[in-house]
Amino acid sequence: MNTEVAESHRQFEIAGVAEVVEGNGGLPKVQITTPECIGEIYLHGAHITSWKPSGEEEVLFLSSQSRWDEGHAIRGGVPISFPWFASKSDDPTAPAHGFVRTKAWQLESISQVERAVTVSMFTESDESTKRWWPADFRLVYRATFGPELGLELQVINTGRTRLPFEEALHAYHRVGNIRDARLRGLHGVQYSDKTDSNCKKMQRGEVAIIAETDRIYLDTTGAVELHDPVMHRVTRVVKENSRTTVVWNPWVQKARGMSDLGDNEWTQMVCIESSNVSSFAVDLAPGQQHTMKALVRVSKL
Ligand code: TA6
Repeated sequence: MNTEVAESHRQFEIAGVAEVVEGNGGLPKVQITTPECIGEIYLHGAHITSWKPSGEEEVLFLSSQSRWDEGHAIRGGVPISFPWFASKSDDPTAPAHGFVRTKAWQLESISQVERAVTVSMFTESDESTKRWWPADFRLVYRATFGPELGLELQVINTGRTRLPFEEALHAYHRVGNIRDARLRGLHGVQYSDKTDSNCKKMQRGEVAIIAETDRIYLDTTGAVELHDPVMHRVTRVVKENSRTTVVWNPWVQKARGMSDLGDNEWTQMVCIESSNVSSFAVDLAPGQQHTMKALVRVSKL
């Protein structure tokens, strides 16, 4: 992190609470330390890599083999998918999950209200984004670190034409052992199964992960609970303005092919992604905005 960048960030810092420091790969990050929690968010991709409420173990999974450079997404934490999810339907050469997870975002503000610290970052359309996508947009991301983790992704159509897009808060949740974890809150919800040619299926009961799992749960606005008997905790994700939830674990075979995931680390993670993807993509008129929110809370099991 060069001194100029460091200087430009000083104005936002709250001494002893939220400081901009050099993170992995020399990438700048905001380090949050309060009596309620510790947390980290990188400017690279506005990527949260840690949230640990006091008295709790780390809630987010971060790969020991993650890449830390401008050209790659960080493996773990909460990457942001935008303006498309997974591969771009009309261009297989385009970066998976869009381009904002590998973009350097700008700090907008850091504020402390009672027990929580909110870090606000933004990014906008520019030459690099127009290489892949012609639209004009502004994204604002507010991450609130406290006894709960609050995430808000605001999308503003700053152009003169409609702005159709997909979005996901692609959160990697840390678990003791994926085989013992269970997801509740998706019973009776239809999903498309990416491991089975996107066949439509119906969820019955809890979700147990017993093989590669890659599902888009459709038309669901409900909360999801991750029950982890090994870490003796329940992680509850409540969301707003989100009509799909993606659940993903690569399992053994796929994980073997991922150079940025450590051996056997697939057993310690599950992605629960508050999102608007597939047939629930958002479409904004010029000047309009849309804000998707997620709130993560941990309690004892
Ligand atoms: O969210 C699930 C998914 O779309 C999977 O299909 C898998 O590819 C995963 O995202 C990770 O994608 P990435 O581009 O980060 O390797």
